[in-house]
Amino acid sequence: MTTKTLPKRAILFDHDGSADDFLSLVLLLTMKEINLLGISITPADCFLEDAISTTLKILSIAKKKEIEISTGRFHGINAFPVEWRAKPKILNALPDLVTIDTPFAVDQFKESTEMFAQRILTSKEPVSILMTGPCTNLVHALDKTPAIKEKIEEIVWMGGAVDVEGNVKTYNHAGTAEWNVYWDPIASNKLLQHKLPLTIIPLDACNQVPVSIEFLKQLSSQSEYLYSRLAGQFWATTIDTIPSYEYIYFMWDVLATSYLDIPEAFVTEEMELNVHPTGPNSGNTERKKGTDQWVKVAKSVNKSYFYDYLLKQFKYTP
Ligand code: AGV
Ligand code: CA
Repeated sequence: MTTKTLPKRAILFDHDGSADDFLSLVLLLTMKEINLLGISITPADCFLEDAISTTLKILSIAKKKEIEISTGRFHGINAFPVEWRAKPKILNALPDLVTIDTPFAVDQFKESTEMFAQRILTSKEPVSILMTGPCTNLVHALDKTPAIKEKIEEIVWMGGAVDVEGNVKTYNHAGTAEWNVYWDPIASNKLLQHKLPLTIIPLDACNQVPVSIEFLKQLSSQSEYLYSRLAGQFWATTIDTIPSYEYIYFMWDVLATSYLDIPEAFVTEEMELNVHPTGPNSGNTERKKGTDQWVKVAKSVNKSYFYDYLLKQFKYTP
């Protein structure tokens, strides 16, 4: 008798190079049921070159250098503060990464919307998309190649602030938006109009999981594992979060990534949402009846279940 194994879930990952974006990549690479088809880097909460380096170094450690990387060439309307964008430079200098040589030329990588279209159209299985930065590449890919729409199984996006305050604190803004949505509010607005199967992990849930010294101590107690050590080092760089806008760094992207593996840890609600495209509330993800733009929204998470899961996964040895 032959046993047939189910195909792994095909995933495209679009990240924007902050510390938790990279830990999301590490976490993805520990998941048994996932086939990572490609990685897109959006130059939003990072400088592209730094983020390419870190991504290559992580793939090298994971022995997954064959995974394709593409680069986003679009820039959002509302740029991230440069202090945040420069912060991940430290990551490439950390002891476990600094000696990993990964030379590259920026123009060797495909442009992200092209990679999205190609990977989705040639995939035998439907593809799910995990985004831990803005959604600009996906929205432009949908514009250019509408045929990909039918093959998208689910989109999981760290983005939004529905029933809680946003984390954008800047001029001409009411503080109602989350940064990934606000970077390109026009694209974010369009994404919802596509009415695709979309799950968002907004600040409503992320606010429950700050990077805490308690958790870093737990990680440190298992630092014989490379991924635990990396996670501890990466998160340690976030403890001095630049106070011009907010004081706490949360596990935003890592929480969204974990949804792929432990959806049972989340309380979700289906709701009709709209994204404000312009004005002082631009990027606000607001409840709006009658839009028919149904989104699955993570409202809360079982925090200890999530932390235990992370501690287990970061024992993975590549
Ligand atoms: O709004 C959360 C998103 C996540 O994708 N990012 C960081 C995460 O990668 C923007 C952000 C909000 N506050 C920040 C951010 C901070 N204090 N430092 C860096 N980025
Ligand atoms: Ca991010």
